[in-house]
Amino acid sequence: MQQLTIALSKGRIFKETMPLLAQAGIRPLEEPENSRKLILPTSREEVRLLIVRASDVPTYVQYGGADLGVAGKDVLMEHGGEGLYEPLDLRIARCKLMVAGPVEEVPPHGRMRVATKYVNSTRRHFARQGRQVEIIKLYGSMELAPLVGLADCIVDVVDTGNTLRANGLEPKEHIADISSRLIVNRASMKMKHEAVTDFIHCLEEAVRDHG
Ligand code: PRT
Ligand code: MG
Repeated sequence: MQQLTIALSKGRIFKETMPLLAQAGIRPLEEPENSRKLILPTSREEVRLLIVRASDVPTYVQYGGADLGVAGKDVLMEHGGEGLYEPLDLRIARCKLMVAGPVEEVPPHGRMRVATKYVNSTRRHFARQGRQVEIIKLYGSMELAPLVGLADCIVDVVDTGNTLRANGLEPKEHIADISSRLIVNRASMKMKHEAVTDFIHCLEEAVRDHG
């Protein structure tokens, strides 16, 4: 039987992907939160899960470290999608990529400073509007940057908006609706065609059933 390796991150993507995988008969034999293992065997002998950082999922799949993966559209937009198929919107871990800034503050007239981990998406967004911005790359806690004068605004994903509100920020511009996608290595799609397409069809059905 053809081996399938699926890369995904722990946290919200893992939690929301498990019910979909369960419908394909795939259950991890250990929980990533209770295990230090980075390769988790599953109830289907030929299927294993790789636990990697959310932003590393496309890289593992691109280079064939995994046949398949689950990644947020925010992460895929940043990665660029090279070497990947994106056959299915799993409709999980939904949020919005937004520009946010201090409540009731209008952006400065000069070159705006934008703090973000989404450097490519941010550059594209402001370029489309013909606006020159200075991008400051951060790896997390972007909400802090405007509070200490590091930046005028941020670009980050927003779900409830509670984190923005708690830090005196508000959404200013919508960039993209985000959900997690199934991604597939291009070579695996050819070499393991039957196993991969069976798996995609199982997940398609699971997504439909989960509404
Ligand atoms: O944590 P790590 O650095 O490893 O990576 P990560 O933070 O990208 O991973 P993770 O698991 O937090 O997010 C994985 C994916 O979930 C993201 O790539 C998004 O596609 C999706 N997602 C959905 C979110 C959120 N909702 C979300 N709310 N990712 C992050 N957040 C953050 C948000 O930036 C804010 O700081 O959660 C915080 C709370 O959000 P509010 O608006 O509900 O307060
Ligand atoms: Mg996180």
